[in-house]
Amino acid sequence: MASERTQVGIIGSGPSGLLLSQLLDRNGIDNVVLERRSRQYVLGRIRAGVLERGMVELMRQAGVRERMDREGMVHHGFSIAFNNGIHRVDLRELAGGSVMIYGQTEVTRDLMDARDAGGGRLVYEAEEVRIDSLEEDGALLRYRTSGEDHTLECEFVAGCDGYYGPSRRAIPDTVLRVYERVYPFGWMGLLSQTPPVHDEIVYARHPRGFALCSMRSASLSRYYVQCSLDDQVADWPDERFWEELRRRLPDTLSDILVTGPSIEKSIAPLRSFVAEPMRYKRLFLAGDAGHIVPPTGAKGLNLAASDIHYLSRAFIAWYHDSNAALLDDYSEQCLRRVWKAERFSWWMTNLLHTLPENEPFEHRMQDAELDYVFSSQAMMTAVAENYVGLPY
Ligand code: RFL
Ligand code: PHB
Repeated sequence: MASERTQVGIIGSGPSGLLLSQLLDRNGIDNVVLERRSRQYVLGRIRAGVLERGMVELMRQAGVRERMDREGMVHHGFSIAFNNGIHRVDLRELAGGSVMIYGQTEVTRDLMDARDAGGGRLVYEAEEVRIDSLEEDGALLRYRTSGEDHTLECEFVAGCDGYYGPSRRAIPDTVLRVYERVYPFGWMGLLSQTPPVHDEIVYARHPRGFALCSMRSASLSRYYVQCSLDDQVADWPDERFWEELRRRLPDTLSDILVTGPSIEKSIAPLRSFVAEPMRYKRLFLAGDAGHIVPPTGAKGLNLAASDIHYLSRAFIAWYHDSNAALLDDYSEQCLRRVWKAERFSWWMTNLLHTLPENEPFEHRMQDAELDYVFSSQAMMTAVAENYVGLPY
């Protein structure tokens, strides 16, 4: 049995765990990251693509600005297509902001490289990670690697292990409250080495279902179509995907859509989920471990980032100034922002998807709401302000 100690034990090396590890390290706080998967597996996951200003700022604070500032694309607007037309939300004019297009894969790679360069302790393929004892003054983590048992004694644990990880389950049922909505559809995503159909992101509402045109670079496109929850990737050969996408886009876009072989295809279910509280004793949940949003508002990764902003500040105040106030406020402060992002993501999802049981009345409500958004400066400003990200 090998035993180690650290100040902060971090479970999970997604963006939450890596960002926290890097920010703590830069502030002289010792930490160890335990990750169930291999490094290659974590790097292979294609997920988010849109970074809010707060996340961009945290990447800079974490010392990983260089490649993001060079390769990331700043977008000052995005569009919503419906009724064969395309309507732009000007983020700069309405909300004085912008978003950065930079893939989660790149964020992860940059942070992993920075942890390696800084001599970070990251354990990949850590099996059976569990929180063995959780007290008011510390915690013991247990795990196995290459057939050997390990213990990690921690002053604090950061549960950054995503929706399916063990951290949230370490909070007793008598304490934890969960709020959940599972949507009756999924997203089929496709990545292709083709020029994006539009120079900004386009969300499309169509009676056949929602579609999304996004990108990773000037030559790499990311598209999604709303699909059935029963669908498998095998049900969506490339030809079917492209044909369906084309049908859901306005003519101005479908006429110029460049198609090509897929590099990656995956199906994601859509869920809204919040766990309260986000702290129990010395365990702090961050990112998808504590909350999930449907991807329609591009908020998941960005919410993970705001949690890490609050959590890293709280650990720094504790270790540098023996001040526990921010740790004590952590859950409440995160949740205020989490619920507002949940609201926006839920609203965007309901506005743009075709519900399987949709009644004509609900259709008309969606039409009226879209018409209202694009005829009211106040509504469009509210959309823009949420899309660029509410302040921390
Ligand atoms: P992650 O990325 O899920 O990382 C959790 C890590 O914990 C590990 N883990 C364990 N490690 C040790 N022991 C265990 N027992 C463990 N169990 C799990 C996992 O292997 C993993 O490495 O959570 P994190 O770090 O909180 O980051 C959250 C984001 O990944 C997520 O919110 C976003 O990807 C959501 N999302 C989007 N967010 C945005 O802000 N903008 C977007 O444009 C956007 N698009 C998306 C998305 C998510 C999508 N999918 C597939 C759900 C598009 C899609 C399609
Ligand atoms: C993406 O590029 O993968 C993406 C963009 C916007 C979203 C969700 C995903 O709302």
